Amino acid sequence: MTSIDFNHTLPSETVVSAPYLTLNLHYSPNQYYRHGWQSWSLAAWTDPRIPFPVQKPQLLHPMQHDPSYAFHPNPHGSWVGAVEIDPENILLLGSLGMDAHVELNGTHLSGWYESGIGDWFVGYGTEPIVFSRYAELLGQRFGKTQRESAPKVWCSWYSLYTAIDEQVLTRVFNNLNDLPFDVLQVDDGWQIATGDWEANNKFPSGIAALADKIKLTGRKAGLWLAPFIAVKSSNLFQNHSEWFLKDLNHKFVSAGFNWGEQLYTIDTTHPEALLWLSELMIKVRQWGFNYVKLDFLYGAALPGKRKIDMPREAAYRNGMKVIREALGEDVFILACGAPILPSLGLCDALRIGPDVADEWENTRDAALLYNPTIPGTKNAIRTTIHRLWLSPLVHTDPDVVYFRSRNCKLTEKQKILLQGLALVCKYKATSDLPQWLSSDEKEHLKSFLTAQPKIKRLTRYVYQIGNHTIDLTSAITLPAHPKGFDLIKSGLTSLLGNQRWILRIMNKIQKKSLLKLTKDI
Ligand code: 9PG
Repeated sequence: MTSIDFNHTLPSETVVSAPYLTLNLHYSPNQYYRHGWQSWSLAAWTDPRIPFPVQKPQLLHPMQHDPSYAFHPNPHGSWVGAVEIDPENILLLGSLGMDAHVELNGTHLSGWYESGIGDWFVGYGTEPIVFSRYAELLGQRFGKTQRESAPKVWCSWYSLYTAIDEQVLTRVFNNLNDLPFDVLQVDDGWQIATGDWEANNKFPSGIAALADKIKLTGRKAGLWLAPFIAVKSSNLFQNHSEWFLKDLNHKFVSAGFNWGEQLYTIDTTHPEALLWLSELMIKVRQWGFNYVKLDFLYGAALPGKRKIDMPREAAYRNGMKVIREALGEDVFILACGAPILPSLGLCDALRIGPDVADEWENTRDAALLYNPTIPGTKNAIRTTIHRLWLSPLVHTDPDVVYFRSRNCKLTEKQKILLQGLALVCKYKATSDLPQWLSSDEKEHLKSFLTAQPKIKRLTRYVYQIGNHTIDLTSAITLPAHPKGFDLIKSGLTSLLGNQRWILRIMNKIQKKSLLKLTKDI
């Protein structure tokens, strides 16, 4: 174990090689930068003296943060952690390798590598400078995207969800003609099943025909896939269960629960699974898609026993390299639900926060389940703003913004915050249906898509965007811990949220209510 006493005579940065490194602070800091494992996991400055409840329900842990550390007793983070030293300066401990974790234990900021030795960056100074140095070193080790800018994307998810079909999308795409989008991206709902990546019967002309239609309008065709995971009922899992990740007790590793089903993940060290993955990506490319949103990627980095023994995040990179090679450099890759550091250099854009939603915050999820990773605009802004330091390495996707008032509970002010954040990220996307926009809203969307304002960081949460400033502080607070009767409700909600049969029923109800959405499109 290597330990360093922190004092102001230390150089402002240093790189140390150690399996376990401790920085002794001599006092308990009151702000700790907690960095979650994957896109949806929480990243935020938090008060380490306030206990952080285990997020609920437990059944969803594998899809929301590093499940190995879900019950970690101390404030924890993946790869990087930092503390405020004084109002001006921070001390950052960040790994320059994979499989690394950081915790704050009283007066000790410590980091360790799960699979042995690795390098650490220790930086002291102002927050923007220290994080940008860390990013620079990460870029040297892992590489960065070669693309200058991110395309402007229309994505089907946050309006139609899984209720997409050939006719509805064709009508929407026609209506989008006068809007300057670069990519029209088909999200979840086109496939037979998660794992069975062929068009379902809602797309009778096939998915390649849709890509052609999009490309005829001069735009890039985008497609959503979750290539590392599969639902239990999929043909992929049923026919090739030997490709799927198991634990030390030979049981399949849970990759979470979604679409009313148990999720499993492929072992990206298995040669046959890798061949399948490569063929799948070649097929997507041949269909004509040149923008892919690859989702639920965390699966390949979950703990388990792999065919070829290697650290879990190295296995993930192995899978991502196969994907990149099969797609080629000219396909734009957006990584989503993706472990952050292991994705660097292997994707063009990275979702850096949880999903937005047509509401600011859901009381059940935020307060009762204490779950900052669940879809919600406040959750999305909070984590995204704390990961902007990644932007020199990868295009940072804050998720879509809303202009519509129809089917949207966000206030004008909340929509403006989200739009401002997208301008800061230089990643512009929406799912608004032109049919749902008033003429003012459509004009507003048009000017957002064409705007290229000068961006300046004023403080951690305040940005100048052209002639305006936005203050994102209202999205930063975490919900209060449930007390009294809410505590009982919280326990009950969590108990119900852990029941697969309840989640199945909820999924059916959601699907039914979605059908109404497309009636008048
Ligand atoms: C499609 C969606 C959209 C979205 C992605 C991802 O249960 N969960 O924790 C959970 C989190 C995110 C999520 C789905 C489930 O959304 O981020 O943009 O593509 O998948 O299914």
